[in-house]
Amino acid sequence: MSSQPQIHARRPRVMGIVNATPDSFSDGGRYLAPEAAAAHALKLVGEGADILDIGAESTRPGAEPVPEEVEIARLVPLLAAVRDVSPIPISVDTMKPAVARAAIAAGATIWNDVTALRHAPDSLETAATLGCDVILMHMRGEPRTMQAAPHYDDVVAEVAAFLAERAERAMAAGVARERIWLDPGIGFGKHTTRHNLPLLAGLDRIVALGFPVLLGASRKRFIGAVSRDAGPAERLGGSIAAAIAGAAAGVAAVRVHDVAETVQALDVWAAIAAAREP
Ligand code: HH2
Repeated sequence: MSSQPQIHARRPRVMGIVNATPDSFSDGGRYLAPEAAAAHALKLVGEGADILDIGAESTRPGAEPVPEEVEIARLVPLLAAVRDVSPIPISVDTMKPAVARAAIAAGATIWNDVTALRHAPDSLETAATLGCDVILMHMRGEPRTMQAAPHYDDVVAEVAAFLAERAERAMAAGVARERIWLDPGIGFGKHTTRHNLPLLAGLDRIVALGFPVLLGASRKRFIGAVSRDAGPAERLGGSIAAAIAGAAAGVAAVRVHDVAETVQALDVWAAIAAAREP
């Protein structure tokens, strides 16, 4: 038995991001070749990632859609390269059912869908048939236009209601309850500070829905907006602060670019929390 199970048991799992895209907002183009992406994936495993999230279509604001065949052609060789050496679960970040099917066949076990299974008429049915875990994320609008003029009366209540409704729809379509994760979708159709900050402050209300919650705040724009206009590569401190806020609210996992630093921060946070308990 490990000497420190109690220290690690209470912290969120760390999902390491691998973007096999030419245009992702923080690392676009670096890992487009399967060998480069696979090497990066293995580095993240070595740094302590619990899950890998592999995507081949950028969802940054203004991103252009990628044709299905291109996404599959980018992902399948990469998944094949990672699958055989990765001891941890692999999630595929895609909104297209055909891509999810190809990725699950190639070794992924989690479908991370930023559209919460709304992109295609057969999304819900495909998720039920695949029997994989599904991450349902909140997004208002679609990536090309979502940042135009997002409006909410009560962002936390509206995101929570949307996620609860999507979970119901997924279950009605045959997705098992224990397969469903929820994600508030930081930065997706949300004003930088007016919506993202209240959502981060109200994460406990998303956690209270009773599903595991994934938080993706790593290197996102709100960090620069609240601290010195930091660019994407300079947002590590803010990314860790957001991960800790997620941990305190009880999220199940955080989706991050900087795995080693996040693991260390969460380990220390969890160790301090464990020391406070009787
Ligand atoms: N954020 C991004 C992409 N996918 N999936 C979930 N579930 N939650 C998120 O917050 C989330 C996500 C955007 O970040 P990144 O992958 O770094 O950039 P890009 O979409 O440009 O590839």
